[in-house]
Amino acid sequence: MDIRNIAIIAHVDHGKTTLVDKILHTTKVFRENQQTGDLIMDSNDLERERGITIFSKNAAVVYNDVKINVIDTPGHADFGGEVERVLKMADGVCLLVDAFEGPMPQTRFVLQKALQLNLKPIVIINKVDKPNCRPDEVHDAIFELFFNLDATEEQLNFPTFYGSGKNGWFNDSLEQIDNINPLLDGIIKYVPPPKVNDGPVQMQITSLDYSSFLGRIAVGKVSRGVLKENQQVALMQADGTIRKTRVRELYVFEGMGKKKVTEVIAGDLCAVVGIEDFNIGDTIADAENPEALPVISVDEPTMNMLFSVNNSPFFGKDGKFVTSRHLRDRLMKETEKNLALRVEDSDEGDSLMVYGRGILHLGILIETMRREGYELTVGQPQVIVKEINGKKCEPYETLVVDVPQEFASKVIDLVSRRKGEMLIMETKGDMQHLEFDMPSRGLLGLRTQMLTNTAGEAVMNHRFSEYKPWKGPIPGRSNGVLIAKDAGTTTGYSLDKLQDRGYFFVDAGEDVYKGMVIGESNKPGDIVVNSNEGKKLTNHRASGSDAATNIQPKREMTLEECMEYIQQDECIEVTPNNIRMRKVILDEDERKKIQKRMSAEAV
Ligand SMILES: Nc1nc2c(ncn2[C@@H]2O[C@H](COP(=O)(O)OP(=O)(O)OP(=O)(O)O)[C@@H](O)[C@H]2O)c(=O)[nH]1
Ligand SMILES: [Mg+2]
Repeated sequence: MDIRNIAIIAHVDHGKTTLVDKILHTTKVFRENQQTGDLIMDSNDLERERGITIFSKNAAVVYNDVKINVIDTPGHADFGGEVERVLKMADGVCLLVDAFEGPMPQTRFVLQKALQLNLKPIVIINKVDKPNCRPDEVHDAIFELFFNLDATEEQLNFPTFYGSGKNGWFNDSLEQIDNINPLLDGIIKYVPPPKVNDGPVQMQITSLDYSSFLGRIAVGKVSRGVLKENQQVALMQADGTIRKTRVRELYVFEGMGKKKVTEVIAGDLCAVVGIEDFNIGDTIADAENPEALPVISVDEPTMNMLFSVNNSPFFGKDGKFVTSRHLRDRLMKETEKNLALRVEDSDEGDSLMVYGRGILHLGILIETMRREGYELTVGQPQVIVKEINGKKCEPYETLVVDVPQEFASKVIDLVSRRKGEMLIMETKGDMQHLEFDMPSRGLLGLRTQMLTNTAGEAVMNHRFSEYKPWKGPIPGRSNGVLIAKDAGTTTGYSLDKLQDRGYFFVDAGEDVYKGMVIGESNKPGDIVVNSNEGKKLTNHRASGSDAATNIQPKREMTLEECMEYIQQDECIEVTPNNIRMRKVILDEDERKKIQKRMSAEAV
């Protein structure tokens, strides 16, 4: 059967998974009356909840007697390395671009990778149903992007489709139709069939699947020969070792699942069970004449965080797994399938240093663990500093901000204070489009401040660019926090009295402990406050009268917001039911002593 291998790539939220939905429906992957819902490929719980793709996934459909392997990829910058890897399985890409937003930082990154691999690009200008969208301008911007990325003459001649994944149509013009067939025809016409060479079998492992039942499953494209069930093969690793092993089971992709087969012919994508201790980039080759494919690198982590057991006074209240042993085992297990993650024992007992690709990458791991019943404490995320040619270097990112004109100067001011340098300033309709180059450190906690300073209007995106020399100190959080003085239960009476000091992360009636961060102060400098006072002896001191007082509701902070919020002397207590911010040292006097000592040492 004729085959096409395509990856769907785009900036976050530009509509990749929605397009895959439409492809699955058009090619009748489901029974007539089967209930499927939206974003079918986002099958993981967290993906469904957040409406984002975290892991890339394979599907396969048949259209006009051609098998199309479709790879849905994540759009968030933290998972860019994963996209880069799975592109190795594709022969062409569908580059989706939002008809309103136009190309964004991640569009540039994924397109660059696709062009470097010489994959055939098909451009899809999506979401043309949006009011005020500007498909023609966006088309020009995409052409310019191809040009700036040194696309070849042939690549510059990319076919373009327009449409709306949500409304279920794509056409080669802006004329609205009621299906996506022109796009599917285009995929078959423009994407070349896989290039296959003659010779003994070769398959590079580019991705992995995990099943609690079968363990780690190697996924990749057979690029030469035929891979057979029960075949003796050689596993060729990056360090040059060659190990004899056997293919226990073999699967190809079918619909949203996999189909067990006895052989896979070059050109098709497959999943192999039975290969032990493989790494991404290893080649499965002929046992007699093993030849390796060039190794592929897995991206280096850019951020680290200290994970420790929960040592707050509320330890063990709602978690199932709370010991350092639990924590360590769980994290080590994670490294088997989470490729960009690294875990090291730290000098302090009970703690491990966890290295990842960014706030979202680490945040998702923590969120997954708390749902499984783990309790833990995590420290402030730190960017990973490297020495390059004898110079201290840190990661830099490209930051893109789109904001209404009147807020542009505020944004520039805010970013400059955090050591960002403006590269581009353009007017797009009544919006200002700003691009900056800045240290990743400066981005931590920027989002909340950016939204506050622009009345929630700024749209910001960033992605890692490169390591460059250390940019010097960057101011942290500007305001101090309100810290609970004693353990107890907060009262409306106390919170009401404290309202002019700042705002709260807790409501009345919540349990707090000494040293817990319960709010943000209006001013710089931390304040220890008494949040648990009862109204003095009247008969009405119960919660009823508390609730009657006029208190602002607490500010809900997500885990990722907390991660960006805390400073070096703070940490986050994560349990299945709660996320609390706290001082690392809970006792006020103790904190002061240490502060004194540190400032003395700094002199
Ligand atoms: N108006 C409009 N919205 C769309 C269209 N296609 C997708 N969306 C919406 O855009 C949002 C993101 O869609 P997804 O398909 O999840 O985007 P994605 O590119 O897979 O996102 P990530 O996987 O997180 O990078 C969803 O709310 C969709 O309903 C479209 O054609 N028009
Ligand atoms: Mg998606």
